[in-house]
Amino acid sequence: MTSVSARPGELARVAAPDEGISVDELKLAARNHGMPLEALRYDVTPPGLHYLLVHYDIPYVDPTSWRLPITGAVEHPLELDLAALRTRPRVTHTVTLECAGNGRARFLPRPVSQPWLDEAVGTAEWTGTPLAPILAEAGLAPDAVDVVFTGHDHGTERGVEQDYARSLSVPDVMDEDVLLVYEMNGAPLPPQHGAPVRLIAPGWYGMAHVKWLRDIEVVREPFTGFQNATAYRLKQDADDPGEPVTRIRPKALMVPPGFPDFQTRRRIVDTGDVPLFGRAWSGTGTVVRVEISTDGGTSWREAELGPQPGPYAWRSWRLTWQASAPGDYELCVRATDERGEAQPVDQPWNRQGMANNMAQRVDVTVR
Ligand SMILES: Nc1nc2c(c(=O)[nH]1)N[C@H]1C(S)=C(S)[C@@H](COP(=O)(O)O)O[C@H]1N2
Ligand SMILES: [Mo]
Repeated sequence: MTSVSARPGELARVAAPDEGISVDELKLAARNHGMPLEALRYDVTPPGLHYLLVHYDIPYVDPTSWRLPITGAVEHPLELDLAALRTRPRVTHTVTLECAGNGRARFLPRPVSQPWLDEAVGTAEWTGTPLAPILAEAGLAPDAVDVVFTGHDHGTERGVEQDYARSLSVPDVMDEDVLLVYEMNGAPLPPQHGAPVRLIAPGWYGMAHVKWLRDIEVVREPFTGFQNATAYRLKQDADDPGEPVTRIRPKALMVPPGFPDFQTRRRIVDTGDVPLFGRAWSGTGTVVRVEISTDGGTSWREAELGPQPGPYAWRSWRLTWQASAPGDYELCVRATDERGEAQPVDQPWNRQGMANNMAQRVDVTVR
């Protein structure tokens, strides 16, 4: 493990084939925690167990003096405060959020960044007010193209000093389910999840849900900020402009069965019936099939699906595994959504480690 930090401004890097996780990656991993997979048991992820991703620092924002200007290509610029948002129609959506970098550390070679394995996911009840009517009141100019959401957080990323900012296109932002959110699971948004107000764009990978909102600007040209044009792209090499990362690809995860070994997290179960269960989700439609393999992906059995709790929340699945013979096993799970998109077992690689929905693999010893 190298203890020398990369210089700020270094380009996105891919680890050498035998290069372990660096101290720089560990600094990110220690701040940005995943959801322990045993929390897949809950319909709504209990407070504190939801994954967390913060590019820079958690900004301190005073909710009493907080204001949200809506400016740019609008007829009537607006400024809202928290009381104004709270008097508007109140809507709650249960939404599964997943970081676009989830699974990054499973790519070979490994793109160097926040080294997620499988756990950058969580489901929360997000309460706020729909954004579309607010933008309609502001009066979008007929030639408006994108809406840019900027946070109060500031940093540098690959040499570019910036406030965290992401845009959505006008059609995407006018979706009635896009919310300005001030509560998570029935309580005011906690600091780490975007207090006092964040965006929730159901179905999209995490980067679109801008936290600590500072302003909203409507623009007439496609937004070319770092997080849209450079960071969240599916690229094959450094010069490739790549395709934008958008909606969450289908994925299933299981609660690792039995009990773990401390150092390796390998699972230990007894011979007999082993209940396997977990959750599955997709940002492009309902999951219609979940399959399990207990032989490393050679043969598959279909799991039983629980009810779909809403258009944007994960659904449960379960299957009983008859573990008759002692030995070492590799369990896999994969989901297919209503559009017929299935999780790959071997992941096609991309240079920034984005949108990896390769089937989960869990090492188990039956004793
Ligand atoms: N302002 C701001 N918003 C942000 C981020 C950020 O660093 N700054 N991170 C984004 C990313 S990459 C993800 S995955 C989600 C994580 O949301 P959570 O921490 O509430 O789970 O927030 C998004 N919104
Ligand atoms: Mo993310």
